[in-house]
Amino acid sequence: MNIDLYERIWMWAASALVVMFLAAILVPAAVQAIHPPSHVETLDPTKLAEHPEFATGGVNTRSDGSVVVSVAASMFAFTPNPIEVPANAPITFRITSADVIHGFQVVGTNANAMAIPGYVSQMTVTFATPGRYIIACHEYCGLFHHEMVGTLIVR
Ligand SMILES: [Cu+2]
Repeated sequence: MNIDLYERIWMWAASALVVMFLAAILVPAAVQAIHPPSHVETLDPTKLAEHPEFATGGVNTRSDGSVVVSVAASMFAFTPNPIEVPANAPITFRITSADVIHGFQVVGTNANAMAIPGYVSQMTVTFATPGRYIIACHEYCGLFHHEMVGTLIVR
């Protein structure tokens, strides 16, 4: 079969791109264990009200100055709300859902995770700029999804 030289060059270039893109996904996943911030820890979403961490939710400061925020999302609110955290400190969000899949996005930052019933999503973010941030549910979760908004206060 005769393939034109330019056609052959483009075929190799396209193949090289595919290999590069796959490597960009697979190498960090295998070498650095980078993965989406969920499906690591499980819990029973029907017993969230009795869960020692998520029943009350809240902001806990560790002795090293880092902060852990436990958030339970449910139709159509985040608990706790508002969330108050310090600036320039590593904030670890631990997020779960009591009912359906919700989203947890701190608008204007790179803090973004899914709130999935039965799983704990965890991410660590540092906010450099004090202010009020909107927490938006970015996953359609029901009739009042558009009203599912929280507030993050960085002081
Ligand atoms: Cu929603």
